[in-house]
Amino acid sequence: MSGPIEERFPRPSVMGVVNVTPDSFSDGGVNFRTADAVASARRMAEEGAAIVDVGGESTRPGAESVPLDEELKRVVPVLEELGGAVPVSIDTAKAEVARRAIDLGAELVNDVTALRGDPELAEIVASSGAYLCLMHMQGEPRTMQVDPTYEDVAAEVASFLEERLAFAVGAGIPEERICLDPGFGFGKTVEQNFELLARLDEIAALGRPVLVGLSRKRSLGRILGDPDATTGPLSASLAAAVEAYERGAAIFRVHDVREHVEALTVAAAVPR
Ligand code: 9MG
Repeated sequence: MSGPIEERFPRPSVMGVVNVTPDSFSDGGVNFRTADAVASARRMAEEGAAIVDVGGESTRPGAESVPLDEELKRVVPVLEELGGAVPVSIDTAKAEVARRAIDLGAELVNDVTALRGDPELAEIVASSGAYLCLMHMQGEPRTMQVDPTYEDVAAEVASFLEERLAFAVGAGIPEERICLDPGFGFGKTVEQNFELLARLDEIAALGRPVLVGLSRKRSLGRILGDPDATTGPLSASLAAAVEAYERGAAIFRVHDVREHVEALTVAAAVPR
């Protein structure tokens, strides 16, 4: 078993996104075919990704969930083909998908439901020794952008993550293997996402490495003036990543690996 998550993923580390889906908001299904997903994963590793996040179920706003057999059919061939040659994270809330992925070499389970989706997932993570990302989401992908409401978004996200961290540790997953994610775009308005970004240090203060997914998120397109944007450009993604880095983020889930590695290398070179 490898060491604490902060040793495996020193700040800043980049996680490349490989959506093996026909309908993700951000990449329009470019990695739906196994061969394309495998080629993307290899390229991202060459470009400096510390890990690639392979997922078979879209979590974009409005997305419907995918049956277990379909999710397995999408991700298992990709993991088999990669054969452990590229470090892999599995983006799933399903215990059986996580189990198969870990057997095929996945090191980290990226669960956007923070162990609320499948009661068997915590045990799979605990017994395997995999790393775990616990993410905040208000609602569920199908409906989460219908009037998300908070009194104090940063405080509520922090308190949710603190509670889910305690739950995970209580289920036998060592705290040193867990990172936390505020879930940008998951049940949050543009204003709430930017407030959360401004106060990301409050999430980092929970004492666990913070993973952020800001890349190509629709709030970035909307802040640039398109009220109907469903995605955001690379330039805005890089700015958001650097802002997150300055507030303590450690792991960056991104589509454009080379550009983020370069931007974050520059940000990290600034003495603080
Ligand atoms: C799967 N997925 C899509 N967006 C994400 C984000 O912001 N964080 C994490 N952990 N996973 C995400």
